[in-house]
Amino acid sequence: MAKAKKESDSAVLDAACAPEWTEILKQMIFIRRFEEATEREFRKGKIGGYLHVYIGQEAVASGIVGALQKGDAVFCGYRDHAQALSLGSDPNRVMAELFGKGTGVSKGKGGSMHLFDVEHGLYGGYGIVGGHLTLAAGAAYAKRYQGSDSVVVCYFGDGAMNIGSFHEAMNMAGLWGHQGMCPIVFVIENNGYAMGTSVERHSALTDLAARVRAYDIAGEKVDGQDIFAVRGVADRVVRQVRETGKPYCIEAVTYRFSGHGAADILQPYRTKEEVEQHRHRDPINILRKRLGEVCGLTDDDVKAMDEWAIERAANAVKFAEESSQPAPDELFADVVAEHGPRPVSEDERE
Ligand SMILES: Cc1ncc(C[n+]2csc(CCOP(=O)(O)OP(=O)(O)O)c2C)c(N)n1
Repeated sequence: MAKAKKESDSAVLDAACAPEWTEILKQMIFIRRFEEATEREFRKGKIGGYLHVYIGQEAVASGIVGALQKGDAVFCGYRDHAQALSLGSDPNRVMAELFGKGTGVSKGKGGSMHLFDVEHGLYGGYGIVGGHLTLAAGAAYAKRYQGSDSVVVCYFGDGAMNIGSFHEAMNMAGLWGHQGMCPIVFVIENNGYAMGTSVERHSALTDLAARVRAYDIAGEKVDGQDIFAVRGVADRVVRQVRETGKPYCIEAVTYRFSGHGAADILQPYRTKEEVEQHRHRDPINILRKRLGEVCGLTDDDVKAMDEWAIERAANAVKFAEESSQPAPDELFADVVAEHGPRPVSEDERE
């Protein structure tokens, strides 16, 4: 397996003491506290259906999002709370969605796996493994076709690479990329497992970025626990994809500290020691330590951030609890598009 590139682009490190990075740390701590709160609420029976948290993987979403600009679009799988929060979705409305309430970002009809917030660039939240890859590639093509310079980011897990739509999406993206018509960054969130099946057991080739190269899409690995490395790669790659309209793939090597979903308590497919080993590379501690060493961030500073995060997550739970169920007449709203296909002009017909 090719080694993850330890890329801390010097420009990123030079700017490490910019206030932006303390904000990013605060955001990552908040995502962690938010996810812990969702796990607690799930166990109390307040959140129904499925729940997949992002604990341990925070540096990936938080590192990529910093490279995006307004108008860019993000597609992801069902492990989507952090994607929404890092894009700036209102945490109260994200939590309300998990509770199935009408104030939720998908009006309570999507739940944990189907968060949508187009205003903030989130085009879903999809529960079907790999199903969103073709949608994301099509959206990237559409953006370029409409003359926009926006970029699409599509996150997916290592397990999604064994699904047919992965291959369809990569092939079309590779082909459209030849014409500079597919500005998409595919981000493999390689957390080592697809449910209880390790990458070594589910993928004949474990160098996942190399599998994407088979479709003439360039790619590279990055240490997904080091946000400076992720951001360094993301800044460069997003700029390049925006300029060229050619797809690119980033394999972020990361690890999930919680079970696959909230119901995965025993985790018989891995040992406690393995999880402990990975906890030494907690992405929040890596950033916190770096800001302490380089910029003088103190334990008190971090404590204050943590208290703020805990309170904000608790407020989100309170908001969700106090919100109403969706109104019955909402049942059929937003289910089928109201407008038909775009009429094709005479010129286009020729
Ligand atoms: C088409 C399809 N097949 C099977 C499932 C059941 N399933 C849910 S999550 C999952 C594993 C996916 O793993 P990965 O893509 O690595 O993402 P991760 O959960 O690690 O983030 C499977 C097989 C599904 N949701 N959709």
